[in-house]
Amino acid sequence: MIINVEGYNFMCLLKQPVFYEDFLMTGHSRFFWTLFVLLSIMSAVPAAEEPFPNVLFIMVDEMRWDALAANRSDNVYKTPALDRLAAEGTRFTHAYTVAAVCVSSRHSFFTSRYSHVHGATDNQVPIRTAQILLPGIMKQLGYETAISGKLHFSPNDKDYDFDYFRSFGNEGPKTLQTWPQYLSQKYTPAQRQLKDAPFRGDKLGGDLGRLEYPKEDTQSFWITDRAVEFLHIRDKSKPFFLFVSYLEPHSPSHLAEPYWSQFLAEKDRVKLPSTFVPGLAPKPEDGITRNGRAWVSDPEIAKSMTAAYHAKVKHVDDNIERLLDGLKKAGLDKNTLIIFTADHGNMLGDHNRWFKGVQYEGSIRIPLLVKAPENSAYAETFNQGKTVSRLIESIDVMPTLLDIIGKPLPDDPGFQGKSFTKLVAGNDPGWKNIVYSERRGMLVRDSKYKLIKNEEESGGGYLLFDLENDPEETQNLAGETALQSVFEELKKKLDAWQKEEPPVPKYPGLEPKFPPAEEKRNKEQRRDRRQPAQ
Ligand SMILES: [Ca+2]
Repeated sequence: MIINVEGYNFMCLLKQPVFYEDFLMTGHSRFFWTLFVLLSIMSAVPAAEEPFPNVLFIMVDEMRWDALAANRSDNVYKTPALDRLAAEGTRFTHAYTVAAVCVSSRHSFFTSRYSHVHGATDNQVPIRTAQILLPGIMKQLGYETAISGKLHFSPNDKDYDFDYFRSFGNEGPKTLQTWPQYLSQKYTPAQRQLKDAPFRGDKLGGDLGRLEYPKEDTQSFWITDRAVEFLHIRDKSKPFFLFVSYLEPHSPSHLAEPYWSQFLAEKDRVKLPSTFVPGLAPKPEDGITRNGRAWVSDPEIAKSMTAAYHAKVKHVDDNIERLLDGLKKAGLDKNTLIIFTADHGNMLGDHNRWFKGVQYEGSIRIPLLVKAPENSAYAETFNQGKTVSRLIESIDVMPTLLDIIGKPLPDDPGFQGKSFTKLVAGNDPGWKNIVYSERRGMLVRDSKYKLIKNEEESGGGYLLFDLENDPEETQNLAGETALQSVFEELKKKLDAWQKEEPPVPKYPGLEPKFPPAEEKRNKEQRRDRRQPAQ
């Protein structure tokens, strides 16, 4: 008979199993010897529990949903690593960022709150007050927290509860080498200069060109190497939460080989969107001010920038392959939840626009892939290559992540997202049929219609699109009498949503952290907010 006491399995700890008979059938000395051994083991070895899953959260910057090959109807641009992840996990075809600009979106991912609620409503606007942030929760749960890449929180010198902070630029405590430091140690300024730039001096295309140094020294490669390095040097007594966050495919459009050659091969074959009008100038209500980088009307530049964008997507896809290989080689692939998404999209010439910050699909619709830990109960539902087309908001990612690791968020209206684990299991008939997003203007979208309220500074007004029959958003139906009730109903929802501002939620044992400096917030809110998002 094998002795088991409160989950301590002595079979795996002793060369010889300890039998119950030992206690009864032998003399006192043997009894006390056995007791001594058992007590020593009990004090030194923790109870055998279900393994606590690790979390690998991969974010890219400015990747629209259909830049992921699995989400495209044609076969022009390839993303094999991400497609494989989609085949091994679950792919969400209608995921939306609740705010199509970096700072706002990232705070929403990490607070599960809309941007008018956490307060960082634009890139230049810090959060309104201290918040409960995902890395803080993970730390509270006993995780070692790590970032390699881009965070883009403000102020940018805090660690935001990341134990290990590898910055792609100038963020965090900078106690570890950053990518710019690495690069400047290795190359002279002349070696780092852009070569073969075809549109030098152009507002949008000016940053496109070839990198002289090899792909092994690019930012995405470095971010991947530092993330994989962390997997080996981490505190192995804890599970990890690793946020790997790439700047690509965001500009600058600097391409190392072989991606520069991919760009050269593709640029003249690019098919521009049907809503792109060559030579079209922006109207005042388009809200394009200042340097106008968010507008493109030269077909040659639009084609080249699109080809460069997809070459950058391929570069980041290749690095995600290296990252997932690294996870596997470290023996961590079975017990790790993997999430892949983007903070927002890029218009890529739709309606003559570039970058994001507007309410069209190219700007707000994002790729989203989730693969549950293979050894978890969720593997059965999440890891079957399923496609989910129901509407998802970026604020739903955090509750889902915590649900999958077995630590669901407290039921508090301050956490505005909802876990989609039951939806994926086909067991959530009440799942939302609506998404919201905002950045100056705002929108509400249901399964068929989208209502956009333009920002007041660009003339205000509404746009109503029938996405089922007009996916390219070309016919504004806001004045149509036949759709008056649809318009009114969506407008009512939009108004009510804007009024909803639940206080910072409570989380056991955790205080809201990282309040903005009041002086900074006041100063930054006074800035001209009409500058396009770039
Ligand atoms: Ca961004």
